[in-house]
Amino acid sequence: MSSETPSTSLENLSREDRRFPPSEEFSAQAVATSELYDRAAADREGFWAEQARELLSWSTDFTQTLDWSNAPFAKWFVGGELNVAYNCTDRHVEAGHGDRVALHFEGEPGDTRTLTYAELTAAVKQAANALTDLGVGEGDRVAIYLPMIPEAVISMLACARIGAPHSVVFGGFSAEALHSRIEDAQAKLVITSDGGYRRGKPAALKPAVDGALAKGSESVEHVLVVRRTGQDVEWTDGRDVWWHDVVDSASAEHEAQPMDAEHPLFILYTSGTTGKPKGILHTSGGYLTQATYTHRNVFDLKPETDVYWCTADIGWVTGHSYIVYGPLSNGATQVIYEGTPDTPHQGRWWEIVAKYGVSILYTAPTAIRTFMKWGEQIPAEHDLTSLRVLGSVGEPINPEAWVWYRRVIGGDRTPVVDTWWQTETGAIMISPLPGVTTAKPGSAQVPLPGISADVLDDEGHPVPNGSGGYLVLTEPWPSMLRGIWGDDERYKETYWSRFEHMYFAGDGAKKDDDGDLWLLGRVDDVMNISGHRLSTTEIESALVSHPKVAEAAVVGAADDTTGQAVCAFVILRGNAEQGDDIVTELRNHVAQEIGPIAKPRQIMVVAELPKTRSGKIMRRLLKDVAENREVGDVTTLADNTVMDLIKSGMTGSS
Ligand code: 6R9
Repeated sequence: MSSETPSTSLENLSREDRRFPPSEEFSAQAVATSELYDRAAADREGFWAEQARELLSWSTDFTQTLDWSNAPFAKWFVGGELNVAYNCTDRHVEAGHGDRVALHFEGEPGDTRTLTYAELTAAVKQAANALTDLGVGEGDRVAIYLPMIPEAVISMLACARIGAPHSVVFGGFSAEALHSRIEDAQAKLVITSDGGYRRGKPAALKPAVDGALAKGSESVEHVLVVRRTGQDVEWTDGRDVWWHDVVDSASAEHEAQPMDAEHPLFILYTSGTTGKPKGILHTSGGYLTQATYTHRNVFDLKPETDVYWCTADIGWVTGHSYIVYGPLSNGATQVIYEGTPDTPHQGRWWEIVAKYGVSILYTAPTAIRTFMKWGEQIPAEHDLTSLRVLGSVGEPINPEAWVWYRRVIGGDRTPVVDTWWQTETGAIMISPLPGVTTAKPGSAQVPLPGISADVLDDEGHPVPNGSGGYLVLTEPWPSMLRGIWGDDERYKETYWSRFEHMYFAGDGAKKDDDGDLWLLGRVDDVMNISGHRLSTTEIESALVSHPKVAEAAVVGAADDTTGQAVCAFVILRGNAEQGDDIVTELRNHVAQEIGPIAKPRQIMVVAELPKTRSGKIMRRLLKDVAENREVGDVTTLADNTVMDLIKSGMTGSS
């Protein structure tokens, strides 16, 4: 094996020639075999119909697999009815698995809770009754702003049970960001907690909800508050209710009503290329089919024996599909952890793996690179022999991180699956199958059985092997987004207008000589910071909303740990002072407007920004500066002395 030095460039990727075939022992016991590819290739729609019927319990069978007559608006499993929460809870109890652990919860301070499927089912029924009593009915939207505690999972399932689409907002988002999401979805109820534990301390959440609602939200009738940390909270009588007052006393009897296969299940906001986040809409039958199918086959899940842990937060799509819906629909036993990886020490994750005997671990490259930095002696202090499958998601994983992950965490034994997908795709689309595919470090490799993808050039022609271009999905898939909440035009424009009849993912990709896919990052103005999507425009708008800022340009610059980091260039208003204070002030301002994850790593105060004659900011040149590179071609600049000015006059990097 070659030495482990960082290598992320395209040339380095093409030279990556390490191969990891599955062991015979693994293949022999694997859930997914190569037959899946053959079955899907022979009859794609028939294959999905089979998956839907085999993996889920339907109250009414569907009559048509796919209705694509109103493309790009899809309907899957037409005429079918099911209840998503029933599929994730009751049916496992009815099948005799009520005593199986559904959730091992590990709080950051070390407190724990275990919920069996019987207990989880009862808790979801109680919460469903409480939500109904609070006036939430089928079709009403519920915003969820919670830490990683069991009530987060229970709340999502309770919403699904009564057909009220949830909109989970990541706890790291600010009051301002929460407000715009509540408003856009016109939520009737907000579920939150007093706070959660983060880095050894209680971190408040309720004040952000109070702040969001103080900005005016006519639709919200109640705020349901879980007591987690016991910290003091402001209380609005008549509006605010404690979870323990209304859920704990609610009846544990609740019959799940069947919903149409296309009933909206959730809205999840994600950054696009403009300032306004998009509410990605997912529905019931197709979404649950693909979440269940992928979780089972990609992770080789054996629900009776595996202990699965996905380290995402429920505020992101990975938490939706691979903590809540996929694993619970499959009847898996899983770990959920509230806190940060280094609290109280840098071995916390490995301690958790050993404690619960975690066998499948699903995490992000940014976490892996952080562990590489902390050193392999830390995981080495813990017994990780229970692990048998490792997964990666959220951003391209560089080959060195992939190999480190397999060697240090997986004991040079476990398959590693690099899974490509998006909030919009709802579930995994491109990934090796652990018992079938010979893995190539750094490549997501092949579309899953039932999925069709390609790489196109600027003119929309498929590129030959060995070349790069734009990733597209060439056929509709069950868990595809059904639209952008309240904005059909934007849905068509964003995803279906770049290439005819194909879904444009916004990612660059390359086909290698074998035709395997290598994902190369975003091709639009979306940045990927630690696997989280942020738009350059959104942060620029936040900066410009500060009274001292005249103009701002934001770029994502390569960063060894977080993949990309936010770098901002700002022009101050004439009378504003420069210096370090302004940088701190602006960083905090962005945190307040969007959330701490959006805080620029660097803010550079400049006198000018590079612009084309038509006034477009040339972010490419700013990226060169942010990444300490020789500045590229400046011939299209309106004023080509600007770059010299920027480089000589930069102040205030942090
Ligand atoms: C699931 C999730 C989606 C964007 C996507 C791409 C990047 C995700 C990846 C990956 C390379 C992988 N991405 N997985 N890039 N390899 N295995 O992360 O959803 O937050 O919507 O982000 O993340 O750029 O377009 P989301």
